[in-house]
Amino acid sequence: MMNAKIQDAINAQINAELWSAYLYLSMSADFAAKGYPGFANWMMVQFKEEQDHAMKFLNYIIQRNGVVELKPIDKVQKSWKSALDAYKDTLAHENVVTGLINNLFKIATEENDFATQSFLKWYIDEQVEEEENAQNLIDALTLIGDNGYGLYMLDKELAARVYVPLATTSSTAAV
Ligand code: OFO
Repeated sequence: MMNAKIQDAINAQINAELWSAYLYLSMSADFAAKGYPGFANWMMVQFKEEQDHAMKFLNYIIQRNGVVELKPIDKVQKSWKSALDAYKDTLAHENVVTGLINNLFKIATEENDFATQSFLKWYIDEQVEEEENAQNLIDALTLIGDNGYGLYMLDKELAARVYVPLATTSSTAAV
């Protein structure tokens, strides 16, 4: 049986990951509507990765014989003033998610739940990457400023990002 505090915190995190997916899907749609297929693709990959993050948590609860509780997903913003604004919001959001993951780790430590501490390590590393990716794009967009050609070239580069599905179940859970 899963520790109730950990179970509640992970269920809340599933909701946060799905909200992240919603946020990036909305950004993708906004970029697509404004004629930036590359930025839209980058955000679409992000959308799929966030769903994987949620599924990894969900499968962990199942693996530990816990109870999954799916809560309503809040509404998200539908339009951004510029690509730079969207990526600033992305970084701000990822900073919040890093705080949530750190807090989860803290709870797992207080509850002496060593398996969950070990499981959360993947997310701790992932957040370093998430923040770095957003920061790199903020830097590039700041450098480009209002140079249309620069924006066009960056959009082309981001069109190449490919979604790589994450293995979200353990080998034992799949048996
Ligand atoms: Fe799930 O990493 Fe972004 O939010």
